[in-house]
Amino acid sequence: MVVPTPSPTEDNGQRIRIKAENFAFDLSRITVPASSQVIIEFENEDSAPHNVAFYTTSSLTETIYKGGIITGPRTITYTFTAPAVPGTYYFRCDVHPSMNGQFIVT
Ligand SMILES: [Cu+2]
Repeated sequence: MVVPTPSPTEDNGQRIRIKAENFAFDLSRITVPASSQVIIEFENEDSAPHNVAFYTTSSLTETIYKGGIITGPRTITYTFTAPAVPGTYYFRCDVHPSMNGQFIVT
């Protein structure tokens, strides 16, 4: 008997679209399940450099994932694994720390 196993495709991932425009993100909160594969489609509409970087706290205690900086208009896809421990973490643009939000792992 063949037992179907779930294939670890992108379909099982958490696909999030986030945009930077006029030096602001269009999301203030990104929520994903613990340990899930996170796929961030980051769209930078500004002709300025931005990224999305994920940290455990706003003091940048520990880096969860640091997305590459791109100058827009351009889109980039980041892929990483969400923390195993649920909680409220932090994301920001490293170039412009005033662009930030909550990274919530459930
Ligand atoms: Cu920025």
